[in-house]
Amino acid sequence: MTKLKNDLFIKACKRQPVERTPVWMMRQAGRFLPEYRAIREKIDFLTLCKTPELASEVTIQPVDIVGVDAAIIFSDILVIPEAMGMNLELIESKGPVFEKPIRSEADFYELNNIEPFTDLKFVLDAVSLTKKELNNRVPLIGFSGSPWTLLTYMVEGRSSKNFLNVKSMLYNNPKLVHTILDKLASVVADYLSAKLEAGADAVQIFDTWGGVLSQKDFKEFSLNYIAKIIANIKRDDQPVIVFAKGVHHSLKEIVKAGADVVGLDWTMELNKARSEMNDKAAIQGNMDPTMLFANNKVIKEEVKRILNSYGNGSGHIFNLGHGILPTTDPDKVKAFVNYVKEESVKYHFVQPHTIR
Ligand code: 1CP
Repeated sequence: MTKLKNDLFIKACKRQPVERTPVWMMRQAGRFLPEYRAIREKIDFLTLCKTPELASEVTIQPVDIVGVDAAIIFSDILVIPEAMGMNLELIESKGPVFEKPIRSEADFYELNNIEPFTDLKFVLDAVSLTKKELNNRVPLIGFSGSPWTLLTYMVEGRSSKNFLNVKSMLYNNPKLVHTILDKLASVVADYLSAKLEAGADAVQIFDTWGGVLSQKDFKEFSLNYIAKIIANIKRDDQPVIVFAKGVHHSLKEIVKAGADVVGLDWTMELNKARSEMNDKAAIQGNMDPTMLFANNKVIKEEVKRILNSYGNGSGHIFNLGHGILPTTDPDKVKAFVNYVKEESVKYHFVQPHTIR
């Protein structure tokens, strides 16, 4: 593999010394940039996901425009159920909607078996094209939803407030839920392995809805399958990031599941998380995305507070505590990224001449 020109993100994932803290934002590809919306005016969401040239363009936009230290491939977690045969539509006012959600064993057995290099080839083509276009300027992150988070959309059919359908299935028919989650874990492991083979430098597993489960159920129905995925990903030494929202109770268990990096939402203090995890994994996070609606002085103070909370040394990747919100002002984002770059230097002890 050719060497990355900016490898701060990868080094921080591995807790190796860096000259400053790297920064990127979840959901940075798409959403907040007018340059993305200009493309979306002409093309629907799924077609954009399935057109590698455009997906690649959208992936690189935040690298060029706001100067983040990593790119995340433009796609969506829901391309997996879509490839398994579930008809997906993106409705402006509702978000993603599956026409026929999974509500029974029979519905599940109607799903197709998939193979990433054939059924999700468009994502892998987007990854290899983006690697080429990036020309090693910054690393490229591949991602997937966790089995549990994918299941919530597959059973609910859309975003949900109380997860009534999927939780009813979990409480009434845990065996079926385990069967589906196990299948999804195999699919996700193959998919993430394929993304690494196509050139991704790291992968992130999004467990957006892990926090709607009790601590016990999180372990049984979400984390166990994340652990299975991590154990089955074919990789050299590319880092695996696990972002599970609302699961303060299980940080050590996430490390035990094999995460190299644990993503944190904004409701937890980095110093507490760091000492709990005993420096056994890197930490990614965790500014409240809504903080980007404050004035620049407030944003800068919050950046300083978070850097100070993590403290000295490598192992911190600055990020938001969840995805950037669509109405965020790009100028605020640029200011935020620069504050992290400037303010983090004093927490690191690598001589400036080693900066490439
Ligand atoms: O253009 C548009 O209006 C479509 C909106 C959109 C976009 C830009 C959707 C539909 N997905 C995406 C891209 C996307 N989704 C990325 C791109 C790479 C990046 O910039 O990070 C990623 C990583 C995702 C992941 C994703 N999709 C998650 C996990 C992360 C998270 O934010 O929690 C989830 C839960 C989804 C489902 C989904 N897809 C789209 C929407 C609006 C949603 C959320 C639905 C909900 O609120 O429940």
